[in-house]
Amino acid sequence: MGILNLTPDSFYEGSRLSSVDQAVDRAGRMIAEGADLIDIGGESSRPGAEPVSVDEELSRVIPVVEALAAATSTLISVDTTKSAVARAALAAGAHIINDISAGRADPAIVDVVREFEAGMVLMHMQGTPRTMQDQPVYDDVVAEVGAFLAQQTAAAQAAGLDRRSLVWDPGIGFGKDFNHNWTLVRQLSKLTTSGYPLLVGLSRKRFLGSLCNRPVTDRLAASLAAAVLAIQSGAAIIRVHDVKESCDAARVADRIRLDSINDGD
Ligand code: PT1
Repeated sequence: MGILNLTPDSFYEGSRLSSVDQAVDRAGRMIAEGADLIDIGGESSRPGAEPVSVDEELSRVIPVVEALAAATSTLISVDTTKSAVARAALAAGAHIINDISAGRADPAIVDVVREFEAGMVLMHMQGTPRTMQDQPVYDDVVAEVGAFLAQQTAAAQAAGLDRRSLVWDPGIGFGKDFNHNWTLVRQLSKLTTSGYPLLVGLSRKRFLGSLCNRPVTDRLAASLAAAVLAIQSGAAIIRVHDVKESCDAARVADRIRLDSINDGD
């Protein structure tokens, strides 16, 4: 999953885009480099980010979804927590709603996803982006993330979503401290037992920078290492800024994982 940021305040400056043409060009390059999915976002969710209005988010996201859907058959997801944005995005040709609140911010979003028979990513977050890093607390971060995702999955299914339309995401960096993030990455395979495909967003995040003592511009190697180990633990989708490098890393991880499944070791 390649990241297409339409936010002037995204955490990695190298991924910020300012016009529809520039965004469609960037998406085209990511698809040529191997992305199976493009994730379009008009509201930053990095730690400390401020919310944006529905109108602002619509004006950032919808023209790009329209142009991209006309130009490619590659799957398009839209990173939003707002049902009005989800509705306009699916009407404009998007296939998946990536909701970092897992349906809590605007519960009507689940009805919109059902109406369009779209896919939905359910992500775990403690708090909201503005305040989530203030003082995250867990007894057992992996168990609590799993229980939350199971609860939101039950709610989505009660609202009529097909189980096959759902993807789980532990929400790395969303209301988690350094140790919480590393524990989740280490124990990711505990979440794959749910049977839902796992999406993981690690790319250039702060916990990698803290470990390696690198600024956001210099976290590619750490991001690739983490992606490979997440795939080895069963992650199905990796959300990344650097598609070419991540695809090579994923091919290596996939090859070893599939060989070992086929050979029974
Ligand atoms: C993610 C994700 C996302 N991450 C999904 N959507 C972001 N499904 C946006 C940091 O600690 O992981 N999964 N949409 C980006 N958010 C963050 C969070 C960026 C934390 C940076 C950090 O550096």
